[in-house]
Amino acid sequence: MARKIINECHLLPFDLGVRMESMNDMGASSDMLDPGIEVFFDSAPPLKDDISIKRKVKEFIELNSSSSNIHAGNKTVRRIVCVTSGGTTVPLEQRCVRFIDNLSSGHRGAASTEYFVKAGYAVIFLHRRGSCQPYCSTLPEYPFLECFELTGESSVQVHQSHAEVVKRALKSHHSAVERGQLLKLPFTTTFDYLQMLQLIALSMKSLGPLGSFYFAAAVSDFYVPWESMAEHKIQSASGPLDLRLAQVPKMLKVIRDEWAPMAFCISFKLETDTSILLEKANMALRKYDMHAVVANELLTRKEQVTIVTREGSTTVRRGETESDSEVEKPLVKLIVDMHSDYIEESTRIGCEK
Ligand code: 9Z3
Repeated sequence: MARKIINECHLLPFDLGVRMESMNDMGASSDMLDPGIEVFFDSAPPLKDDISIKRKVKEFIELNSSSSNIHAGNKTVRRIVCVTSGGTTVPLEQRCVRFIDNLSSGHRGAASTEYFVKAGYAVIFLHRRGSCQPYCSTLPEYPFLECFELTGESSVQVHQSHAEVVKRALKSHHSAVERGQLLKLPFTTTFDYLQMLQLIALSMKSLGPLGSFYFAAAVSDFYVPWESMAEHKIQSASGPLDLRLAQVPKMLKVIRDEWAPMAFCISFKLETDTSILLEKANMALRKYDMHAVVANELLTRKEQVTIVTREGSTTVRRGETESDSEVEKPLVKLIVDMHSDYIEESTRIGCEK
């Protein structure tokens, strides 16, 4: 099948360690024709561990949607949300030394996961390997080195000054996993991410409106197709580098149309220019048939976000008290309420049919 190369980047000054941030808008219009989902998947290097990932997702969904959920001691069927988190990489070499990255610490996804779990959801946390993890935001940056101390030749203990936060993090994480409410699946590249997303979405189809997607990951809009990628490390002695990037097909619409059409879908729109943010969020809402789009601006993303729906928009801000200090708290509450309305409406329509 013919591949459509839509963008040419000239003489990018790539070198080891150079991270290109926020590649979503490299100058090409996101309205360009979709180069083809089939082409993307055909050219992608096959997902490693796909059998084990499929099994984990299947078991997790069964555990949380079975009315004999004995392990959790819970006979109610849980809603399941797939929270995507962190940036996807775009390798420049098959034996990858250099890659393009998307800006995302993973804080939004990790914090939101905690609030979804608190609200009773089971969460598939599809995250960039090494990005922020649920229940870890209160730990120091290098928890292993800073929280623990050697007390003898072979014994380790938590340093008194960090005992409380470590205990809280361990307890919350342990109970989420123990109750079967948290499945963590890591990705690195855009290839991995989209293949895993397809696998998860197809598995969640059976959940109907109880399934949900919360697309907080920053996914690259451009990639180097596998077969046109250099196999070995690109040599700087060959002179400046010309890169041709193909457009990553938009999967959001396929999820809505085919993979999990009844799932409740929330995507995010990130801009640096506030004057176009709401317009772009509204466009995404309609183009990808999302139930809501969360609009955020790079520098203020931790302070406030605007939830854009067909009925209008609502801005939520983080509070000033400690228990209110994350914008994800009111954000997830609003999304959970919207999801409840959606389930009720879908059930009512289903009953009328
Ligand atoms: C977001 O907009 C997220 O809120 C952030 C969170 C990545 C800004 P952090 O991880 O930041 O807490 O550091 N995610 C979606 C970004 C994105 O790539 N959206 C696409 C777009 O804007 C649509 S899928 O075009």
